[in-house]
Amino acid sequence: MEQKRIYDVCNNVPKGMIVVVKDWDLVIKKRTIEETVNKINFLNFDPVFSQYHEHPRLLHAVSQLIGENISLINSMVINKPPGSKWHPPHQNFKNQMFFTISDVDVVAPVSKRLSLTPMEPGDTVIFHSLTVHGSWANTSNLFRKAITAVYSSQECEYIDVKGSLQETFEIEINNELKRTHGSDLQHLVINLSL
Ligand SMILES: O=C(O)CCC(=O)C(=O)O
Repeated sequence: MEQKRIYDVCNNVPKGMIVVVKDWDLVIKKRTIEETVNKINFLNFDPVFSQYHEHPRLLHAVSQLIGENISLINSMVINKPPGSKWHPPHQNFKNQMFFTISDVDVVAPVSKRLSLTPMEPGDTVIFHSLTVHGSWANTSNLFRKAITAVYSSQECEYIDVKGSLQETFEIEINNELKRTHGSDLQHLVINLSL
């Protein structure tokens, strides 16, 4: 069902708050829509994708880690066509922003990395958003599609980051959300019930 929705969204059916992110190098090369769409972001309110990120089994697993009062911060499809490059190790911050590590071979040498592959189609991996993570290149001739969802506890509070290092990130994120959705992060978060 999610697969059909991915095709529909790529083909411009009404898509609500969803934002489609394309690889413009591939658009210019006139590749197929399935190859050019890189990310489908802000799935939070989508009735089809919600069946994934609100799935009772998934929420049950998440509740074991952060308690039963769960908020969905963001949900997104990542599409890696055959030949896609690796995504270097990074940490996620709220929403779609991530910050890469410049001296990655020192901080996260390959010998110290934990490989979660091979994951089978349909597998789920759960980790803290500050865990340094990335993905290898897609060297197969198949598409690699994944849905990600970022959850937090409803007990988490927004803190005032003015004057701290986080302030730049807050401004960056809220400017982007105002541009795409006319809203700030707090109004896009959904409180879920188990
Ligand atoms: O694009 C990828 O393969 C990985 C993306 C990722 O790790 C992320 O969005 O946090």
